[in-house]
Amino acid sequence: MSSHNASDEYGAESGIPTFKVIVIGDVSVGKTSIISRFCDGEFKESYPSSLGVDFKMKEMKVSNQSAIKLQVWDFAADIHNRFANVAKHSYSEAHAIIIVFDITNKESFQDLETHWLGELQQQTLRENHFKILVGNKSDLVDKRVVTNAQSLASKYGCEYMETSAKKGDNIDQLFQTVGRNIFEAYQRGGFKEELWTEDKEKKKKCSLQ
Ligand SMILES: Nc1nc2c(ncn2[C@@H]2O[C@H](COP(=O)(O)OP(=O)(O)OP(=O)(O)O)[C@@H](O)[C@H]2O)c(=O)[nH]1
Ligand SMILES: [Mg+2]
Repeated sequence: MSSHNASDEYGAESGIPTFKVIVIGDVSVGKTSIISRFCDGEFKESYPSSLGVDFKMKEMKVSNQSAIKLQVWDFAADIHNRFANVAKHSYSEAHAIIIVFDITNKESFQDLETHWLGELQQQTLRENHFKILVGNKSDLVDKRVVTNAQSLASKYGCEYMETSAKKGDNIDQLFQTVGRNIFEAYQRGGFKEELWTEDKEKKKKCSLQ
């Protein structure tokens, strides 16, 4: 059983525990598309390149039918240059981090080590957070140039999954994996430090603007 009281600490208003997930990776790999597919069930051929940070909420059921809410943060690729402090703060609060590259774009894969995964090692992260590497655009079979992502994921202690935001392939499975891992850690009492609720987060977001 959890050592936390969900209604007191994680979801003061709704009673549903709420967790924070951040999505990072190079420009155009499909971060916004993955989030929109999961949260709104839609895919657009083009989204304006993301600026700053934005988030969407989505309620879901994890494997044992418990309801949780994920607050999914969409980080612009250059967030670290322009909003270094916001990025740092968000990393430290995240219960899960999804690191995305594009299987048809070698540079987005190379940048994982030189930038994203490397940078994560420099950040203060929440104890027992969950990390997953995602190769997106799996529908573009003929354009694939990356085939060795699994071993990189293992090297950095991440799970690995491939998705297509366009077709919807593996998107639910991705968030199901994320939600299940977060919820299991939560139930084990793995998130000990001070917690936030949706309401607190809204206040924080306003004060950043
Ligand atoms: N074929 C295919 N195209 C995709 C997929 N996911 C995203 N795209 C396309 O890739 C482009 C970039 O997608 P975005 O979701 O805007 O990428 P992003 O990572 O949010 O980009 P920034 O906000 O600029 O950092 C868009 O034209 C999408 O339609 C996918 O799974 N398959
Ligand atoms: Mg975007």
